Amino acid sequence: MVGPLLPALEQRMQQRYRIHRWWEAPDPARFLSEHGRRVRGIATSGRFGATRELIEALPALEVIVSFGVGYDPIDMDAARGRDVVVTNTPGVLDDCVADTALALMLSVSRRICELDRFVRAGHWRQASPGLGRKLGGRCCGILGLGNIGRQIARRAEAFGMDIAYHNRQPRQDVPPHYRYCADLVALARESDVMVLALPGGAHTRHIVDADVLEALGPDGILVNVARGSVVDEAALVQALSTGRLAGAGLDVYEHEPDVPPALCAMDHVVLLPHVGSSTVETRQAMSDLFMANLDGWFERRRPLTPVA
Ligand code: 8YV
Repeated sequence: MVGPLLPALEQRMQQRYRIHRWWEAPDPARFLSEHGRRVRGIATSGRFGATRELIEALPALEVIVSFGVGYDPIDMDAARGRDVVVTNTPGVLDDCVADTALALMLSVSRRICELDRFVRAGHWRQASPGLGRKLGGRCCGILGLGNIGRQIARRAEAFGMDIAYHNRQPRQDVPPHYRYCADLVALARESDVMVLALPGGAHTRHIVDADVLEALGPDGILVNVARGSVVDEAALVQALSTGRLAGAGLDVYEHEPDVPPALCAMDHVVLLPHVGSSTVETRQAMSDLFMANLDGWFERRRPLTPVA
């Protein structure tokens, strides 16, 4: 194991496999030179991944089983180069991540967290709480209309929003009234709320930059349930602090668990600690799929959800 997993999942693994908690080894490099030859699998998550250095230090490595749908911190070139199979946990978390996106959209546009602070601070008697913005009738622009993106679209439609999206290609299997925008700036211009639901990694790093935020504009809201790396965080802080963006709802950050102090000081942002899929039900489903992949590989050489 590269980093901690849920204790219950670790217990399940321990019933069938010999587990090494590598990150706790007093000297990780020495651990690899002493035990690396016998390691056949890496258990990791979308948070800790697996580096090229680690993959190459394990000559008997067959499989990398990852908890979470995003696998951007796994060096896929190194894994492919060694014919190491990589699995993730797609499908089972789409609902919860989409719910989180809607929770952030509503929280920012209706100022839920800010007004909660207003009540707790006892301001209600002296001051007016002011107005929020309605979601219905406005446009939800989704960057990355994959499985999670489509669940976000369904929910946003239920709130009366119009849907626009950007993917590399238009999708043929989505309702025809979802408007396709050929580029990111066009999507931002079209959107009142822009939601990020695309994979992280080198190819999407900082694609939401100052120009995209400028196009989203002073009435626009950015919601990120994807990866912090997708957004140029310094540009986001700048846009929010100069009123060029109305607000942001963030579940992910560039350097987790570090959150820019400037964001923490802003009332028009809502900040979550990367909990998009964190419900009892979804964590159970992710754990089951993780185990099905691990056992599927070691029992039958057939993992359930290998990364393509
Ligand atoms: C997990 C996630 O919390 O699935 C993902 O890609 O980001 C989250 O569901 C994470 O992978 C576990 O660390």
